[in-house]
Amino acid sequence: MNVLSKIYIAGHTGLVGSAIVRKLEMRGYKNLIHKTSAELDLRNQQAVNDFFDQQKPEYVFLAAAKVGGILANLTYKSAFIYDNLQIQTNVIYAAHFCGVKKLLFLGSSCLYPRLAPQPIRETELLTGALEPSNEFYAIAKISGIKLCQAYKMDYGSNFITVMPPNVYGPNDHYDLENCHVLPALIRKIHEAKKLNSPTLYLWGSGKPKREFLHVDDLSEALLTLMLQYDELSPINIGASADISIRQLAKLIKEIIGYRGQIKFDVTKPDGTPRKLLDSSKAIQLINWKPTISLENGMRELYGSLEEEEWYE
Ligand code: GFB
Repeated sequence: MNVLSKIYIAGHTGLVGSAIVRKLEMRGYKNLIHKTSAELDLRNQQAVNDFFDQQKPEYVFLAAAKVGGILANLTYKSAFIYDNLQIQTNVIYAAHFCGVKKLLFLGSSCLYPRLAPQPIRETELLTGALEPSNEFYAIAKISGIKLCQAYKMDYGSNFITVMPPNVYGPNDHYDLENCHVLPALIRKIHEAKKLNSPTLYLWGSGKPKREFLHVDDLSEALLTLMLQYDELSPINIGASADISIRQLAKLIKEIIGYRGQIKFDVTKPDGTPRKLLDSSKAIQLINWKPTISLENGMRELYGSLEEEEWYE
């Protein structure tokens, strides 16, 4: 891949896709193509085939997916399995028949078994039962990984797969019913401060631990993997550190300057207790390491949210 290669970024308006576009543009890549979901519904196989036929991309970053936090995963099971199966199957198949030179597909740390030994190595995939709260999403995404591997094994297609942890940064969603925990906590704590609320309740026990990676660190790794990684196995790209939801809330409380008390509503689900990735393979193979600390990343993110409709 070079700066003149024709590169399709599927999901370019999302958290990860937009970070990939920023990174590629910063590095001088000039021939990027993307479509909004209104312009191209990736669940429509014929539309996707036609798009690949016309555009003939050489490289594909497949960052389009139906994603959401624990409640969204529990509420919209059919959409999480159907949309993701359709999107990834259509794009991976079209990439295969159009002879795309390389495709990168994104999985997630929640694809590993709920009780996998920590930190989780790539070899743990499909060794145990999944976390029930995101089983439908995980099964769809595991199928995507297997489809990439199948094309690689049958035809030698250079389709690689990557496992990130919980990712945060610009262009995230703040819809409290559907979003991930980090943006949810930023919004909830910001609003509690505005209202001078003496107490704020967050979901679950606060005990589960999560690994948060800034999306700009992830996109740096994804570009390097596109240039250097060709193996059949997925590769973990994580921050190599995790933090409890209670600690995360404390950190965000300090950043925002909220003085009330944070309590936990144990009637709400916790999800998996822990899903810390072992990223030693990435560190060894591509010499990648994250550069943005969680505190700095969140401070910068919080400072950039004035435009959000809930901020005022
Ligand atoms: O980001 P999140 O929703 O999903 O985080 P997962 C859930 C954890 O944060 C649970 C707690 O322990 C929740 O109880 N939590 C506390 C909250 N307050 C809130 C809140 O206001 N909103 C949310 N959302 N959580 C997701 C998967 O799992 O991880 C996705 O469901 C994806 O499919 C993503 O894989 C990376 O981290 O549990």
